[in-house]
Amino acid sequence: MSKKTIRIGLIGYGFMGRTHSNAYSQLSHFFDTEHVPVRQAVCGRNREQVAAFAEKWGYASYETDWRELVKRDDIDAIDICTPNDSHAEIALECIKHGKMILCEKPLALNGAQGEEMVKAVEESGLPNLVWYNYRFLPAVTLAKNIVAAGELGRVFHYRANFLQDWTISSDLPQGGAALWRLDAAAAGSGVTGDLLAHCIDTARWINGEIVSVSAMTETFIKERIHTATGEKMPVTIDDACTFMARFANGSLAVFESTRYARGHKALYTFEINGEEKSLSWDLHDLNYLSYFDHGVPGDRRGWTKIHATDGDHPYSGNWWVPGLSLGYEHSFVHGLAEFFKSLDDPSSEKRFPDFRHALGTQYVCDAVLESAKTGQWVDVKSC
Ligand code: SOE
Repeated sequence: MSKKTIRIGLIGYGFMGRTHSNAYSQLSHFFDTEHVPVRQAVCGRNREQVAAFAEKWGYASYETDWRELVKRDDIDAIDICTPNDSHAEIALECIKHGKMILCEKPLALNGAQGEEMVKAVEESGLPNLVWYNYRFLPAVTLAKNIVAAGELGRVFHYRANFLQDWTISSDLPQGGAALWRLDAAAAGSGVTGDLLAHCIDTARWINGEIVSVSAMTETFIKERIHTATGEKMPVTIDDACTFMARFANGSLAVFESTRYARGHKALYTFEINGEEKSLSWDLHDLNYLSYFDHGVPGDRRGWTKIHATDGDHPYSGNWWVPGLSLGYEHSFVHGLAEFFKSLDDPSSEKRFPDFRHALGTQYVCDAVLESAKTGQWVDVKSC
C-alpha cells in the first residue's frame, strides 16, 4: 500500500503536546492506515525549549511564531495544543491557509466562539478533530458498542464523576504556563470545561443528546496571586461543579467534578443503568468494563468485570497479545487512528469527535454555567 503522508505542525509542547506526539510516533506501528502522520514541525515561544522538544520527539523542524507555522507549505495539518483562549484564533487562521485541524479540548472558550469555528471549518471542508480521548479506551468503546446494540433496553440513569485534588492549596497561583487552567480568561471555565467536558463527550457519545441541565458551582478559594501581575486577583473559575441533566432518550443524569476531592488525582468514573443491563467504568482500572446482566439466571447474577484486552475488544487486537493491559496514552493513538481512517475513507462512520460534536459539548458546558449562575434549569442549545 502506498502511504500518503500528512505533515503535522504541532503548536504547544506541554502535557498535551507530549500525548499527541506520542500518538503520532506510535500510530503507524500499530494501525495500517493509508494516510500516515509525519512529525514535520513543532512551535513554541521559547526557542531553546522548543528546539529540545523537536529533537526529543522527532520533529524535523521548529518555529517560535505559530503564524509562521500555519503559513508553511510543507504542513498539511495543525495540532492546536495551546491554552483554550487561543484555539479559535489559531483554528480560523489554519482554515484560511487550508490546513486540517486537530484541536485540544475543549473546542473553544464558549459556544459563540465554537460556532464561528464550526461554520468556517465546515465551509472549508477541511477534516477536523477535537481530542476528547477517553472514549477511545477499549473498555469505554466497548460500553458504547453494547449500548448502541440496544442491549441495555430502556436507559434510566447515567452518572459520571471526574475528581481531582491538585488546587486545594490557597498558595497556588493562577495564570501562566502550568496554571492557566485556574485563570478563567485563558481557560473559559474551571472544572466544567476542563473535566466535565470529558464526561459530557463520553455521555453524549454513548447515551445521546443532553437536553436540559440544572447546576451548582463553587469557587472555594476566592483570590489567588496572578502570575502575570504578582497581585492577588479574584478567582473566576468554577473549582467544583455538580449538575443534573435530562437526556433526549428520557434518562436522568448526575455529573460531578471538583479539584477539591482530597485523595483523588484523576478519578473519572461513569455508570449507566438500563432495564436489562448496567455498565460501569473507572479510569483507575481502565482496562475493565463492569457489566451486570439481568438476563442471567438469578442464582448466577452479579456484576462481572470484562477485561477488555482480548483480540475481539475494540482496538486491543492492534497491540499485544490478549490479556496485556493498555494505558491512558493508547486512547490518543486510537483517536488518531479513527481520524486517519476517516481520511482514508471519508464516507466511513466517524467515531471521533469533530468540531461540530465538540460544539454540542460546549453548549452543554455553557448551559451548566448559566444554570449555576441563575439557579434555573436551562435548555441546551441543539447542535
Ligand atoms: C487537568 O488536570 C487535566 O490535565 C485535564 O486538562 C485533562 O483534559 C484531563 O484528561 C486530565 O486532567
